[in-house]
Amino acid sequence: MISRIDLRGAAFPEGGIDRDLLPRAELDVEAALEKVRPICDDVRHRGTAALIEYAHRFDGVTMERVRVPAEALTRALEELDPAVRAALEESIRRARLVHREQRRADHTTQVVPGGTVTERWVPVERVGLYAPGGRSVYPSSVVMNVVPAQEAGVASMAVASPPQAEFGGLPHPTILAACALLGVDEVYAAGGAQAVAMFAYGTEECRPASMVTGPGNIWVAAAKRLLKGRIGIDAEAGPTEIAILADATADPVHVAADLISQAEHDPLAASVLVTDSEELATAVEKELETQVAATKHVEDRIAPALAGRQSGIVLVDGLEQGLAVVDAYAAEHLEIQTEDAAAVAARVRNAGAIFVGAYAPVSLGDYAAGSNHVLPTGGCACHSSGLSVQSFLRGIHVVDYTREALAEVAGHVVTLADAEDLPAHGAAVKARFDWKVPGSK
Ligand code: HSO
Ligand code: ZN
Repeated sequence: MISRIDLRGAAFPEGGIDRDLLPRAELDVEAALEKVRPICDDVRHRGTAALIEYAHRFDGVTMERVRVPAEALTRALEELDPAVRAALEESIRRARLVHREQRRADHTTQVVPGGTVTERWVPVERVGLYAPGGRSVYPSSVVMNVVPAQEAGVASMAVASPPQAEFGGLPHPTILAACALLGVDEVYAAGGAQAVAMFAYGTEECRPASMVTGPGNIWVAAAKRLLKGRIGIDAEAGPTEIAILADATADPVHVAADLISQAEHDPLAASVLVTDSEELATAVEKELETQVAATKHVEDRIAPALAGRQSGIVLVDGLEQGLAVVDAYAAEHLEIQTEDAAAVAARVRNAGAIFVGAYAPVSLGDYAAGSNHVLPTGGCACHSSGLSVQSFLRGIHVVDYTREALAEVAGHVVTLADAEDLPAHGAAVKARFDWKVPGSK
C-alpha cells in the first residue's frame, strides 16, 4: 500500500540531503501552458462571451451572465445547514484572531537628521480569489483566502468558482454561503484557467484585479504561471502533502489517520512518514490497511495517493537525520509526533505549517486552528510562506530628505554614479546644489 525508503546508513552531507532521494509527485505545469494560452487569450479578447462558452464546453452549463446574482448568495446562506454555518463561523472567528495580529505597522527610520525612510504597508487594491469546484468544493478555502485579504484591508474582492450543472449553473451553494457569511457579494461562476484570465484582464462584468490567490487544479496553476506579472499570484498550488516526523512514542493509529486524511484530497496527494522506529513503521502499515478499508474515497484518491511514488515511509537512523529529511522535503504540512515535540518543532527550518504533538492534526489546521491552510507545496516551503495578511500588502519605501540631509551624502552618490558610469545620476544631485557637489572638489 505504501512503499518504504530506507535511508538508514545513508550519508547525510552537511549541506542537506539530496531532495531527489525523497518521494515527490511531478506535476507538469509546463505542458499545460500551451493548452491554457488560447483560453486566456480568448477571455482577454471576448470577455464574458468566452467565459459563457467555456462554461458550456467544460462544465456543461448554459448561462447568460457570469456574475452570481445577489439573491442566490442570500438564498444559499438561508439554506445552509445550521451546523455547517456554526462551524464556518467558528473557523472564521479563529482565522480572524490570528490574521488580525499579522498586520504590520508602518515604520520610519531616521537615517540622518532630516533624512527618513518610512516603510508604508499598503493593501493591494483589488483581489480575485479562486475557490475550486468539482471534486474539491471547499468552503474552508474561501475562509482562508478571504479572511487575510479582509484583515489586510483589501478594499475590493471578488470570488470565482466553477459553475455546477446540478446547481443551475451557479457555483456550489456552500461556496456561495461561505461568501455571504464573509460579506463577499461579488462572486462569479467561472472556473479553471478562464477564471484566472477573467481576473487578469477583466471582462464587461468583472473589473480586472491586481492579484489572484487560491488553490486550484493544474489548469489554474498553468494560467497563474502564464499570467503572472500581468496579475500578482500567491503560489501555484500543487497537490497537498503531509509529512510526519515521528519516533517510537507516536501512536500508529493517529499517524495512519493523519496520513490518510490528506491522501483523501487527490490521487497525487503525498503522505510521507519519517521515522527512526521500524516498529512504528510496521504498526502504521498495518493501521493503514485497516483504516483505509473503513473509509470513503479509497479507489479514486486514497489508494493511488498512498501507493504513488510521492508517498512513502522513510526510515532514518535517528532524530537528527529525521530533521535533515523533513527540512530537505520542505512539506506543505509537517506534523511532529515525537518526544518533546515542541523542542523538535523549533528546530525545523522548512515547512509550510508545523503541527506540534499528539493533538494538532493537520485537519485541525485545515478548518479551525486559526492558522491558514493555503500553504506552499512541492518543496516551495524552502523559500515561500503560506497565505497571510502579508500576502496582500506591499511595503512602499517613502524617502524624505531635506536639502541638508541630501548635501551630507551627495558626494557619495556622485562617486557611486561615476563608478557605475552613470553620470546623469550624479547630475541629478549636482543640479540641486548649482552643480557644486557638497563634500567634493
Ligand atoms: N489540506 C488542504 C486544505 C483543505 N483541507 C481544505 C480540507 N479542506 C490543503 O492545505
Ligand atoms: Zn485537507
